Amino acid sequence: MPPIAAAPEAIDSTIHAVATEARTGLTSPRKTLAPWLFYDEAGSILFEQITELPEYYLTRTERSIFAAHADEILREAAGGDRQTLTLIELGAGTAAKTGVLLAAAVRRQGSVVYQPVDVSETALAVASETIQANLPGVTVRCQVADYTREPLPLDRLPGLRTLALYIGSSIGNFSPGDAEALLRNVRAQLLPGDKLLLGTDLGPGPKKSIATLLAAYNDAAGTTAAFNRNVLTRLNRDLGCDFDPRRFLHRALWNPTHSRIEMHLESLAHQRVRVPGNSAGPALTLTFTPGETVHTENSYKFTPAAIEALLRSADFAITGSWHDENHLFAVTLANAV
Ligand code: AVI
Repeated sequence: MPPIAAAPEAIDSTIHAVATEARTGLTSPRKTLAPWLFYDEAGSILFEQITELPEYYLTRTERSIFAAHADEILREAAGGDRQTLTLIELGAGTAAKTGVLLAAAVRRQGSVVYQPVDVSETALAVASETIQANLPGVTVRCQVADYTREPLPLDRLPGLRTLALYIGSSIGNFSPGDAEALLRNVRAQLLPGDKLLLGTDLGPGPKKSIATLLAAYNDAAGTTAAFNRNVLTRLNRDLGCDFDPRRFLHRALWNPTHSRIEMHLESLAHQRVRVPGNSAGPALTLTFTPGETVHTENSYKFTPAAIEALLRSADFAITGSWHDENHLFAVTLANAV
């Protein structure tokens, strides 16, 4: 979500980043758009709606794991040695899922300092207000930052152990290489003994069909389709392009080779789209053939072995893991080694 009142230079730099991304992605032989482009104001609202869809099991399953195991997770994170924890959350958004963990931290240690990090000042303002109204033992210290590009702005409190939260399967939207780099960046800001709690969506299994996965990204109400197409509306608004989003079909596919759901926008016709010139480059005319797609998102689905390998590659060792009874989703606690 964009900041409530971004300074003009912040708006310019966002538009420049949008233009650079769109030009690079849409002129490559296989057209792509990076998933961060989804999250303008309308896209952020659509994403919140997705998390409440009956087909989108991820959010409510992770929440149910927290509800069932929050005390155990916090006890493990404190190492059973009564260490006092401070919680930092990457991409916290409105922190809707974090309340259960914060309540468990307050039960355990009486009070807790919570540092949510997000690019959206608006979302952090909501997080701060909601938590302070509902959880009196929590001190909230918001940090507006893009943790994917900058070093993690960790405000280390002397004598406290840090529990870093990266939940909601956000790690699944990064390529394996980028996911490793991101976790290495997190690890670099932690001390040995600090912890990471990672939420990951799981791949198909005996109780989880590919149909379940596909439905989560192709819901009956069309909310995910609207979320996907909204990226074209954003390019029209931010860059002055002339996409007709109705001439692109939302597609979600399962890629078994890479264990990921892919989202695409498929051109319904032969069409041309104009990208006006700006600070990122001269005017362009893009051509789309019928059936050609713009690849807009990957959402990687993990096996327990893949979670372990990813964490190990960033110098974390698993100390606990929890999942729902249908093995839809996993929450993994890892120690910074
Ligand atoms: C934010 N992220 C974890 C979501 C996901 O499931 O990959 C984004 C999303 N894309 C379509 N629906 C939800």
